[in-house]
Amino acid sequence: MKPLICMRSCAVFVAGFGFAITFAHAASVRVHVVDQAGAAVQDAVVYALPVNGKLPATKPAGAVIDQVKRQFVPMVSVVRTGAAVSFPNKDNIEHDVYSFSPPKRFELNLYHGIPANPVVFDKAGLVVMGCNIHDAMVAYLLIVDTPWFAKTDANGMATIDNLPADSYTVIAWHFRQSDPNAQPTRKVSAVGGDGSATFALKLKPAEQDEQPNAAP
Ligand SMILES: [Cu+2]
Repeated sequence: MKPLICMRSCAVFVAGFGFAITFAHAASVRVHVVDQAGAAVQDAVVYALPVNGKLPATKPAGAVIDQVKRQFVPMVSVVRTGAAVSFPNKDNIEHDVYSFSPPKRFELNLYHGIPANPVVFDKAGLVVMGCNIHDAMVAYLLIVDTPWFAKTDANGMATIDNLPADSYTVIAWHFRQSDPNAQPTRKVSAVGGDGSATFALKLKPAEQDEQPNAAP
C-alpha cells in the first residue's frame, strides 16, 4: 500500500505547485466587440499574439464541430494552427462536409456518426465549410497562430485567459464583416495587471439562414 499512498501525495503536491505558478504569472485581456451602431456583437473571434513572438510549444487543443438539425454547431470556431477537429453528425440523415478554402481543402464523404479521422488544420487562415447536400449549412473556422483566443458572448464580451504577463497584439474577426478578411488590431499591455481592448466592426446585416435551427 505504501507506494500507492506516496504516488497520490506526490501528484497532489505537483498539481498544487503548478497552480501556484500559473496563478502568480497569468493575466487576462477583456475584449468588447460592437458593430457600427454600437450594438454588442456575438461570435466575434478575438485572439492575442505576443509582441515578442514567444509562443508556448504546447500541442494545439482539438475541437468538435457537430451537425445538429442540419446546422453546424457551433457555427463559428477558432483553433490554434495544427489542431485536429472532429465533425460528428448527430442527425439521422447523412451529411457531406467540405471546404474549398485555401488553408484546408477537404471533403468528408456522405456519413453518419463520427468520421474515423479528425481533420487537421495546419495552416492559419479562414476555412468556410458547407454540406454538399444541404446548401443552408455553413460553418466558419478561424485557424490562428496562438493558443490564446476566445469568442464573444451575447454581450459582445470575451476574455482571453492564462496569458503570461506581456504585451500583445489583440486581433478581432467576425464572419459578417463588410470585408470578410479584415482583422483589426489593438496593442494591449498585460504587464502588471489585466488588459482590455474594444473593437467597433463594420458588419453586414444578418441573413435569415444564419438563425439557429432555420428551416432546411
Ligand atoms: Cu448536410
